[in-house]
Amino acid sequence: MSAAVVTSYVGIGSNLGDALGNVQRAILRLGQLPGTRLTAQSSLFRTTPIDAGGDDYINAVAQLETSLTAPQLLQELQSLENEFGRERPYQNAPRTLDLDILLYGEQKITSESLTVPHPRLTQRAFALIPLLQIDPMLTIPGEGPAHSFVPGVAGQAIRKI
Ligand code: PH2
Ligand code: MG
Ligand code: MG
Repeated sequence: MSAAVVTSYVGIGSNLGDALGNVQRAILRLGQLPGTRLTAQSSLFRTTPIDAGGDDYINAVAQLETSLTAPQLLQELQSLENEFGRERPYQNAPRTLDLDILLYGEQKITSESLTVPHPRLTQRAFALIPLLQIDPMLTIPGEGPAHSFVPGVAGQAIRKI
């Protein structure tokens, strides 16, 4: 029996070092994860930091088809962050690479290390807008149509590169 394949969306962010290059290289690396295919990617966006300091972010979203479980995917994403030299001196510090599981199939997951859908997804233009670019009809499990949250993030600065 083969493992179930799930469509997952990963949020990608960088605002330290070569942010644009980091995001571009991270997208390529996501497609090389074990049991995983990169099936779509959003445009890259320049965004103003929300609840954080430092330079503007480069943000994007990747759509993956993966046979990794959610905990396995989380572990792979953390390894990739480390590969890109991610340091965590304090909460929301500028970072070379941040990879967040936004959605994992239609699943709702609450564990000590992982909450899916990402708890702030509906409140952050830098995640919501690229996600909608990939799938305008997407539903966020337990929340409703993703597009219904756009008016709530309309004040956040986000520019397609
Ligand atoms: N990530 C955060 C906090 N704030 N702001 C922007 N614009 N983009 C991000 O990726 C981001 C943020 C925590 O992960
Ligand atoms: Mg994040
Ligand atoms: Mg993160």
